[in-house]
Amino acid sequence: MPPFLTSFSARFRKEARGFAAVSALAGVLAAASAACGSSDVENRDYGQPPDPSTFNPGSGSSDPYGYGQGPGKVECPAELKRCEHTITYPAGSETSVELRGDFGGPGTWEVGKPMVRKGNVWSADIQIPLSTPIQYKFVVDGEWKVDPAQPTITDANDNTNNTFAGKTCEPALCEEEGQLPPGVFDWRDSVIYFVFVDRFFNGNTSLDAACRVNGVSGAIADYQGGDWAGVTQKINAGYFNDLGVNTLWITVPFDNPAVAGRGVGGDDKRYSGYHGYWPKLDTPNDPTSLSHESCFGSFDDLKTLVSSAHAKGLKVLFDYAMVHVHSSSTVYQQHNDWFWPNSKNGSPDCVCGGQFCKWETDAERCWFTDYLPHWNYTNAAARSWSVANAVAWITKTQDASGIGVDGFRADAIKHVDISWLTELRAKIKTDVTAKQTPQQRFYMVGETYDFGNRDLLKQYIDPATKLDGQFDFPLRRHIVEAALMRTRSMSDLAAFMDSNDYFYGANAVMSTFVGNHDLPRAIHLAANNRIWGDDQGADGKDRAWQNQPGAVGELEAYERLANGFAILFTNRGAPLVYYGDEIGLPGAGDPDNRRFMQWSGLNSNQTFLRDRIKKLADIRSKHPALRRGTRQTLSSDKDTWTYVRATTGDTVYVAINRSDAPKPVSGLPAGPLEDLVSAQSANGPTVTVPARQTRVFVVK
Ligand SMILES: [Ca+2]
Ligand SMILES: [Ca+2]
Repeated sequence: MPPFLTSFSARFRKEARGFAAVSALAGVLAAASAACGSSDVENRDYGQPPDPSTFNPGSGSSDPYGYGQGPGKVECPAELKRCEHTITYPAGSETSVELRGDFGGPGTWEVGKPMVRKGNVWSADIQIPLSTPIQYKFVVDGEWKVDPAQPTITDANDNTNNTFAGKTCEPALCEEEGQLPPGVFDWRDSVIYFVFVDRFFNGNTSLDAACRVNGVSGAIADYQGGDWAGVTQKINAGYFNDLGVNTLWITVPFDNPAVAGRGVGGDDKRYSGYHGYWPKLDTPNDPTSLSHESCFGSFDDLKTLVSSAHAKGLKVLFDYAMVHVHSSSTVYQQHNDWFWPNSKNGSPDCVCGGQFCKWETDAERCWFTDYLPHWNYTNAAARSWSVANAVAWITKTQDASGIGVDGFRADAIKHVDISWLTELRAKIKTDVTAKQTPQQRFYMVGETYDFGNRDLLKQYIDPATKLDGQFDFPLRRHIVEAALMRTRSMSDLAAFMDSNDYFYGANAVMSTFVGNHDLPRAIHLAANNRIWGDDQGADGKDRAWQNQPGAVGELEAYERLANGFAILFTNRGAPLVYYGDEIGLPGAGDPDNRRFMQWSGLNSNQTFLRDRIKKLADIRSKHPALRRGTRQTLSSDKDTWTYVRATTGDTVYVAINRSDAPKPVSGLPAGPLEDLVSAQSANGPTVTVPARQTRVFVVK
């Protein structure tokens, strides 16, 4: 590497990691985001499309994020600020000294930092949290020692440690490398794949015939035969490892009744419970007695899925539906008082979006439809039953090593009283994680279906007491508008991201996505000629039951969707792949967006997209900067966005071109670069990115 590159890199790292001041831009964005909200958004996870006349996912056109604001600066959150600090130990006849302590989190009590002998002292340079006291101790030739010449303190376990009162520095470093103890999974490393069990793979055809439901409006609304044995087969065949994902979100495992139910709002189609969102909970006297969906297999099949996933290094999230039960539930029938009545102020109707109850103002009590009683968790007995049930799904799926399901996707979280969530988090700590060695983080990611109101999403996030994160619907909207639909500029996306990186807190792990089971398939939004309008959430429903779209023919659409995935895979959060999106599976609104997975006959467009996702996942897995680093926008314009991600020892540059023509991007380091996507070389600081491509550079 030529010397000028070294100096650029050093200077850049200082700028990238020394976020000392909040930029004026960030302040503007924070104010703008507070003003921007679309609370008139219903949740749609009940298996049917919403009523288009009342449904409003946000138009996506009202945000005042400006064009051409230039490279953004992202403020370093206080809890990530670090100062350089040196600790010494008097040298004697010993041959090794290791520094341990809480300076890097709990992990550095277990694996510390080797000290280097410099004359008459052993020395270690570390980074410590800004203005925070630390405790530390020395392992001297294998024995724990304190330095009596330095201040000491007695901890809660009566151990004597050295202590340091804390340090300030200006500008502070910004560090995301917080160290977990060995063997503890860092959820910032998670890449999630959403397995829609009924629509994924049929591993046990003997269950199928008995699971067909009479009276549904068509096969797409009925059980189609996918099951837990099928998921396990794909786990064992290495499908997920090969794709590069490491976490599976599987649909709700609760038993659902074998009945047909009318859709919501104006939808008169009849659906089955293939999606799992109609819990039939039928053990009112014993919340730890679990009733699973027999159409997906036996409870042992579910346990085998979990243990097989763990054996392959995969985490498992259950979709957890706790807003309502189906009216056939014996829990409901025996405990009416545990549920809000379908009535309000004397009127006999409190269905959401109806005459008397509104999605917005009655979110925590209105019924999604007249056969889905809404839990009332302000009732302590109801809450206690539900929380005990949730904990039992974790403990009863434990594998031989004592680890059960690794997390929950909390369905429609804005519709439950917050006490349910805080009580569940506390109970998981005492009843699950406290019994593990080492203790794992139980990941809870929430669904708040809102494309605009980030403050609403944030209310439920606090890794200590609530969710670890939520699905980032507002980010999804911006990625789709800029990279797929191309209705807004990449500069808009860059500005949004500059305001979004730490919006939910430095310790939040949001799940970032472009597709899910409530939205028309993303490939259509990336097509040369879009078949529906600009409304990401609602458009496409008109073709859910007739005139369903076929596969998108042109490679360009797959390239644009790959760009969308490239944004997910090179940014903070846990990227989500909705099953089938890795091959550009077509589909209009719900339920057409839940077609059975295609396992054979892939064309070259589909294999291109799948291979690109594999490549991006591989690059992400090899570069901690992409999973944990800080980010700074280097340049952006209508069609391009360039940014850098950096963490200790790893710096990666990302350049995205959404245009149908090659475009130059600027702001990269001068000199030779290597693109990890194409394995080709380039020369900074200005590089031409081919049409509809992403380049992920490291300095050569
Ligand atoms: Ca089956
Ligand atoms: Ca059932």
